[in-house]
Amino acid sequence: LFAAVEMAPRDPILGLNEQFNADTNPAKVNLGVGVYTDENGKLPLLACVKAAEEQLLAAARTRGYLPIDGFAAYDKAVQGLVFGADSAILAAGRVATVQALGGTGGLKVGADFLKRVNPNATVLISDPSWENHRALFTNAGFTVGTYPYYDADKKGVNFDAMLACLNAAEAGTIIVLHACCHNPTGYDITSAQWEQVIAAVKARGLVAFLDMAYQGFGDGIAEDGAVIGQFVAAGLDFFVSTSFSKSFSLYGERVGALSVVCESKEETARVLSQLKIVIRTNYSNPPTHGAQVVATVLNTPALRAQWEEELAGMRNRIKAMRGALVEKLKAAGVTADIDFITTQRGMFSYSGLTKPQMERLRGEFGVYGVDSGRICVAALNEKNLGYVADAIAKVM
Ligand code: PLP
Ligand code: TYF
Repeated sequence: LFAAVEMAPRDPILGLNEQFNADTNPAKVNLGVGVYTDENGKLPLLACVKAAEEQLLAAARTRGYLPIDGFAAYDKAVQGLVFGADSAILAAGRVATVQALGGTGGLKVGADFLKRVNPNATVLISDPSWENHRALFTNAGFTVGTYPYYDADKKGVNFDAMLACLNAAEAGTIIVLHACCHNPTGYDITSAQWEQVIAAVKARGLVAFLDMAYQGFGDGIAEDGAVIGQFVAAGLDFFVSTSFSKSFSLYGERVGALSVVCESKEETARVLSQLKIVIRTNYSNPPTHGAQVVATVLNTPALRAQWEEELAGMRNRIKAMRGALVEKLKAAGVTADIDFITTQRGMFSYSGLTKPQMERLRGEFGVYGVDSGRICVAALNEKNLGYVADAIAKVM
């Protein structure tokens, strides 16, 4: 049965972890996978999460099945976060939200649902994008292409080319957009540019699928979520996937969601019923723990305030590391323009380093980044910064 099964390629990012773990270099630094580590290089357990877990443990919850679409208090809290608690479309019952297995799960439930309602559509992802976007939509049965995004010369977004591509796309084309903190480049578009994207989506009859894996890592919860409000204001139907992996440091709990904005309450009920079929035929219903923790934090004012503070702490530390990296690189003798590192947002920096340079960083210095030149600045700290900057300066 398995004699002809071929060896599948490793995930280019998660595969790096295995290589990193096997590296015996004591100075090694993992800037590959997108994981936030604190000033001591440790994965944080947020105090708000610990407090919520203590409450949940004390309540000695039983573990029945959750509804197919997840824990209701969680879904509602997600809606408040994504659309704003006082959003008119929430009051009108126009959003179907389901709990999902991380942001990836939200994308997958959305992709499978789209394959039912829009089977012949092409999917366009940004060039470059999180590679799993391509794999996931391909596996859901779609042909996946790209729209221009990164401009290497400009060190930013080639917005004119992006917009021209959207304006030439066929009706029904599914456009996967990074709501904030673009992975891998770190370059986002401005709200005025979002308006132009929205106009193109509307004029061409495209289907927007916003991937929001980093809400709160750019400028703040509301600031990063503002783009959602722009889509709502335009009167569009669209998809939003949410991830709490990073913003709650709950990577392994697989907490995320999918929200689908519909035209009416009645349509929302029909869409929700189909999302539930996708879920039921995949994994029946989602797990309890992560969603209970997130719902407890979001629905308890004191814990929510604590979370926002902790999230701001992560966001500000990353920003500080960007500035410090630029300083250290300059101190290490780099004369090329590297100030773009501080204008990028979120966990990543597209450094502009080439594959051979990234390989040298790994082989000679034990500094692990992705071959594309992406480094996770959220894994920098005062202790590894100097070493990393010296290594980068040497390969430049
Ligand atoms: N989308 C993007 C752009 C990401 O960078 C990630 C990273 O993990 C995800 C989705 C998936 O999130 P999760 O780990 O919650 O599945
Ligand atoms: O881009 C990253 O590093 C994160 C983590 O298949 C990740 O989004 C990477 C690859 C993957 C799943 C998650």
